[in-house]
Amino acid sequence: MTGQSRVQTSFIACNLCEAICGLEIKRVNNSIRSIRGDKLDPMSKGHICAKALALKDIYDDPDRLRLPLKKCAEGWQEIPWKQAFDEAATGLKHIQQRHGNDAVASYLGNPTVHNLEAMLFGPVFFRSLNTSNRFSATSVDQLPEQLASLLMFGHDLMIPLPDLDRTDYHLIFGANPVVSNGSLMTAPGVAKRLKAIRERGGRLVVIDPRRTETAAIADRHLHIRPGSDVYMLLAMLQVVFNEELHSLGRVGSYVDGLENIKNHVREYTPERVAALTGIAAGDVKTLVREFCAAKSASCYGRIGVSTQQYGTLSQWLINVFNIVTGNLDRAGGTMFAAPAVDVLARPRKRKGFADKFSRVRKLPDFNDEFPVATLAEEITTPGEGQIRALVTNAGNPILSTPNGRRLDDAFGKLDFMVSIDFYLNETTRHADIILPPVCALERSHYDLAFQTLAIRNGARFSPVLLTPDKKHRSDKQIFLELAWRMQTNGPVSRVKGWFKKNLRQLLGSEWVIDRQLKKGPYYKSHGLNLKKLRQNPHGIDLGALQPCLPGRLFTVDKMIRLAPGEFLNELLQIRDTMSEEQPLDIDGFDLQLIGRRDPRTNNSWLHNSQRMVKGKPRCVVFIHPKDAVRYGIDDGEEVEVTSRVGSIRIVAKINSDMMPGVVSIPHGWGHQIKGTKLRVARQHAGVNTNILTDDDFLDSVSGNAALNGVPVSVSPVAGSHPS
Ligand SMILES: Nc1nc2c(c(=O)[nH]1)N[C@H]1C(S)=C(S)[C@@H](COP(=O)(O)OP(=O)(O)OC[C@H]3O[C@@H](n4cnc5c(=O)[nH]c(N)nc54)[C@H](O)[C@@H]3O)O[C@H]1N2
Ligand SMILES: Nc1nc2c(c(=O)[nH]1)N[C@H]1C(S)=C(S)[C@@H](COP(=O)(O)OP(=O)(O)OC[C@H]3O[C@@H](n4cnc5c(=O)[nH]c(N)nc54)[C@H](O)[C@@H]3O)O[C@H]1N2
Ligand code: SF4
Ligand SMILES: [Mo]
Repeated sequence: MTGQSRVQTSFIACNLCEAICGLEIKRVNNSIRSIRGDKLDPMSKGHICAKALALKDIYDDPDRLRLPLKKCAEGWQEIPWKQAFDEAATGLKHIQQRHGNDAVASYLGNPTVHNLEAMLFGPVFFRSLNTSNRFSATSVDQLPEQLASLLMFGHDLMIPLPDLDRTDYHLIFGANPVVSNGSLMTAPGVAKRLKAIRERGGRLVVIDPRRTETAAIADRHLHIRPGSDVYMLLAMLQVVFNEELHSLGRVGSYVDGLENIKNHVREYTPERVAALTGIAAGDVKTLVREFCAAKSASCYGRIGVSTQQYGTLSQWLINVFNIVTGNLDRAGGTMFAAPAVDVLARPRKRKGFADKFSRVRKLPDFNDEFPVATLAEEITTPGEGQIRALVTNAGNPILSTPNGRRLDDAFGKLDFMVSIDFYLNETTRHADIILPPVCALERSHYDLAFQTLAIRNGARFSPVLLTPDKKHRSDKQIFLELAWRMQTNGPVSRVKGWFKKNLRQLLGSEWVIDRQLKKGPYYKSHGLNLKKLRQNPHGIDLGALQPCLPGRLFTVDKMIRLAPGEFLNELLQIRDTMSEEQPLDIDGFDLQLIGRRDPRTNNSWLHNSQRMVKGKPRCVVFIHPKDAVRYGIDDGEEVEVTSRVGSIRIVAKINSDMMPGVVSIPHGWGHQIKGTKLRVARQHAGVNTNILTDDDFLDSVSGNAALNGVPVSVSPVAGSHPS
């Protein structure tokens, strides 16, 4: 073999999901030969999922954009970078000069947090827009968890993590980690970790309207009516206090509001809520007794409880349940990470919640962002502050946010749009200019977000695997060029800005990470800096999570707030309406729609990789046999699913894992739109379930989208019976 064609082996972390598994990648020059799990990664120990291979497919994908595109009368045209930066900035400035800063909005999609340069340099550009119309995937995702943490522990990123490797009892609400690989808990190889709980004599219980892949490996699964978790949690707390099982453990001396909670839950007996949740009173009592009798126990909830009508109340009560059973901040309970780069150390400037309200629907902001469910009406409702231009980064809100069709129409009405993305898809097709950054294998990475959410402390640096072509641009270059051009001040500050841009360019993300590591908790103890991480390409284990309260609390008086007023008020509201809650039949919509994730796709993308989408179609609606009989639906038949805001046609699969009355459709599909450059994805299009989800159906406290529990009806499409 010549030196030129030698096989080289490199180690990086996969950035596609929160598990951040270590990868061993073999390549010859720029051609990737294999992607395997890195057995020496102390966290993932060789685990990977099928999606890791998509990293190669994205890199090789001829449909992936490498140069900027401009929308012209004749169609899309590749243009030079300088022209693209100039026209993008001029277009945005022009709108702001005529209509004010708020006329330009931004949407940051999920992959933004999986991209170090976007995390570090994106804010430089987005701050330069100086607009209050900021949106992101947070409000179709983890907003409730963050809000609960903010009001209870004083910081939105103080998210309690289940100590999976030591817990004796794990209770899951509305999450399917066996497929999702875990979220708001970085726990690579999570299926193994869950099985290990049972192997060491512990128990795993899942509460979900569908008997999921995770429920299949659990001791127990309970079906719950979508959106009713709040009642279940109230009843669980009622049992804890009624049977005097509470014990605050080591956090007892710095918990505020216990009596308040006791009083508020008193009336929610398991018997009283059983009809609402579908869970028998006896099951609730057994569950609570087992949880309290376990040596240690952890209760965890995710997308199914966050993206629903009572998302914030549910996440709050999950925290309360862990606290009053003595399981917060102790081994085997729920704990906090101590990351090597401490993103919580930055002082918070604002209150963080409801500092301002959106123009049209008066929804509260969270961390300076409004709920994305209000984006469409902010574009289409005339008046001062109306959105006329948009910048998207790494997101496809038309497929990912509620009432996708309305948003699609609204995007069509924008005067100007810029998308930073390497695919021409359903959302970016509305852009006037698309600026594609290099892909994950062409940039270095350190996980700022997910090391903060890891169930074991650790650190890992991923160097650049494949040197990008000189003609291409990184996220850093794109954001800094745009930010500098957005400056409107006089010549002196423009020169200063130019120097700043070039200095940031030169120092880059690696310098920032090195500096932050040196400020972090492991510099003195472990000598942890970037050099050390480079010398340890598989990553460094920094040990199990440690108790850290009350020192780590961010509340002014260093107390945990068990009963924040914002949440109690809402609880009073639902108490008043509870007796009216009926088993569902709202205007003929007598079924409830929930979501489902697919092992080989990632939200709205990876569908352009043949090996991710091949095989039997997975974008189908699951329906319980009883409901199928009720509506005269055969397995494999096309049906029409209708909600208040839209309707779609989709193939039905009869599935007894569903709770009767509940149907499930995965999100992120629906790539049928012409004019997008997604050749593979369009052949395996599927349908967009967010045509059904309702932009008026929100989490009552936070404004997070209620993507689960949506009232729908299902009917057979005449003549589509399978042969
Ligand atoms: N019905 C329903 N809807 C849901 C959900 C649900 O459970 N049910 N889940 C919600 C959740 S949790 C989330 S997080 C959202 C996600 O929804 P979005 O925020 O829309 O995120 P993605 O679909 O992951 O975004 C994919 C886009 O990012 C681009 N991209 C990937 N990497 C990069 C990069 O490094 N830089 C740039 N510039 N672009 C990149 C891809 O090309 C693609 O266009 O969907 C939400 N929508
Ligand atoms: N393969 C793959 N992995 C992914 C993603 C992906 O798209 N594909 N997306 C990533 C992202 S962005 C995220 S945020 C995570 C999410 O990670 P998870 O939260 O684990 O994701 P889901 O599989 O959507 O699990 C949600 C569960 O909630 C249930 N559910 C729905 N409504 C209710 C309800 O009202 N109450 C209860 N108790 N349960 C309910 C659903 O049936 C489902 O099983 O996954 C990440 N990992
Ligand atoms: S589980 Fe997530 S991080 Fe691990 S290989 Fe799969 S996509 Fe990548
Ligand atoms: Mo997400």
